[in-house]
Amino acid sequence: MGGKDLVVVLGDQLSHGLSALKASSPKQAIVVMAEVAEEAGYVNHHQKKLAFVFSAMRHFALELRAAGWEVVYHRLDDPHTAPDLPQQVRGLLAQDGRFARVLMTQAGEQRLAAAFDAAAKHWPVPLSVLPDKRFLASHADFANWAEGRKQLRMEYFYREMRRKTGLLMQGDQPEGGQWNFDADNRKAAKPDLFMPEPPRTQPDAITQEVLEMVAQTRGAHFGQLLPFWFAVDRAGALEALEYFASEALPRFGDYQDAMLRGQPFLYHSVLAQYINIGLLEPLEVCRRVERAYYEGQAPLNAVEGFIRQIIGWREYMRGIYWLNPEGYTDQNHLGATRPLPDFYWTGKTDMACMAAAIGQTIEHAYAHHIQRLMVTGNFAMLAGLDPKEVHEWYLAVYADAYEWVEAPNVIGMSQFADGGFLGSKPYAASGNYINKMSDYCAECRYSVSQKTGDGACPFNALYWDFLARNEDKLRGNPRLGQMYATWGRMSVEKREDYRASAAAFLESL
Ligand code: FAD
Ligand code: DLZ
Ligand code: SF4
Repeated sequence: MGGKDLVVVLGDQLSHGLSALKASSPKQAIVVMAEVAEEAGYVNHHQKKLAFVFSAMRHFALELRAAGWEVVYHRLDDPHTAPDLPQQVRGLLAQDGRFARVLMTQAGEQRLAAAFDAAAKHWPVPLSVLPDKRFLASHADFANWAEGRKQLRMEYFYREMRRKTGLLMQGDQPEGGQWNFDADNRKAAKPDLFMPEPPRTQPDAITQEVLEMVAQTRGAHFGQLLPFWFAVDRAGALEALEYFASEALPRFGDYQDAMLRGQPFLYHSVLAQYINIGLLEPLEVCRRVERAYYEGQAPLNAVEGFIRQIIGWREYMRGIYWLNPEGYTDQNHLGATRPLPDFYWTGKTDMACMAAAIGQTIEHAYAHHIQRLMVTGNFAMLAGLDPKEVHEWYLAVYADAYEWVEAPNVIGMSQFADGGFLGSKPYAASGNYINKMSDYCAECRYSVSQKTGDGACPFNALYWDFLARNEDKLRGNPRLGQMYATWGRMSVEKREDYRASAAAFLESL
């Protein structure tokens, strides 16, 4: 075939080993990258996320050029840039008749993958969409694994991935004789622990320029743009990985579920944004962490727990998303319709746990898993917030948020809006759980030990109200049997008190 390849590289495909780049060569191809209004605006992206993506794109384009590729790069503030990516490609094809085909690695989000498929029908040359090899399980692998299973459970999928990668395996047996060491991983943190902080990268001239552009053109978006400290290239992301492996990983397992005031990161890696955008490969991250175990730098419960998050949860979430190519985010099993309260955007609430999780989200575009699941997510489900609005919030506010990973976590794991397709029970908890795992309650206007009434922790009454409200859908769930039995044993007055207290709180939202 004569003619050149037009290779499209998306903003979360910043990997030199990308399948679309591998399928061509600098001699054969022109690469196109574009900062476009559609991608910048399909949700109210955090300003830090925008700056991170654009700066990383610009750095990656320079690296590609240094490696010999010709790159056509369109900036957001260039009036000639098309409003969306397929139109940008169409414009190039119209301008330059040398292209014989367009090559791209499949977009992570179905929205964009579908937009390319639809647009390509009108292009003069064919579009070849290649699988994203940065994941361990292809769509077909996951569909084969899921086929015929009555229930999908991450734990079994994870074991397959351990066998496939050989990570923490001794022959066909798991290292340490167990697949999962979570029983060792639920310690509450104490404020006097030494806390590592992820390394802070000083913005270079490219990042400075992007920061100015975002401030000028997207300054009304959610979140604080400055200080900006994310790494924006592979070298910086590798430094962050090294820092995590040596400083935080040893305690990652023990304190994975803990939450502390003024400690947004604890022992978490803060690597998801780098992995999701392509600056780090998931398998290289796992191999580095595995090495820390074999070199005696980190215990098995930490290393196994971390590797499970990546080759287990991360891959599982993507598999679930692509197993449901239509309407995954429209699901609303519990029929929740309450609008998202404004404090999700401002952080202004008297609930200290919510103010902390949202406040650090505004500042850093980051909250760790338990804050997302058991604070903001738990509250949203208990209060009956519309899962679509909740989904759009999560997709906007985190630097690591892409729909393929965010939607299953939100719609499935956190809101139970998929009716249990992804997980076996709703992650619902009263204030007691938050109090056990954090130091938030000590400083809260509400009293966690008070069950009902004005000064009571809202999570307490909302918890029982949630179970009562959704009894028809949830009572049959074996994992909730005990809670419904407790509810059934309460006096009518007590139950009414809980429900009235929840109603008064919800009314005040
Ligand atoms: P660590 O705690 O250090 O974990 C290590 C790595 O494991 C992460 O970097 C990530 O790559 C992976 N990981 C951990 N948990 C999950 C999970 N449940 N699903 C997928 N990967 C996981 N993760 C995203 O990458 N993008 C999202 O948009 C996103 N939205 C979420 C929304 C909700 C409601 C919940 C409950 C979880 C969400 N997660 C999401 C998963 C998880 O919270 C983040 O991956 C994690 O907090 C990122 O911080 P970290 O890099 O410090 O992770
Ligand atoms: C997240 C994002 C943003 C904010 N902007 C762009 C962009 O201007 N150009 C681009 O190619 N990609 C961007 N991205 C990443 C895409 O949204 C991402 O590729 C899709 O969501 C598919 O996962
Ligand atoms: Fe959150 Fe309730 Fe504790 Fe306040 S008392 S921090 S609202 S769990």
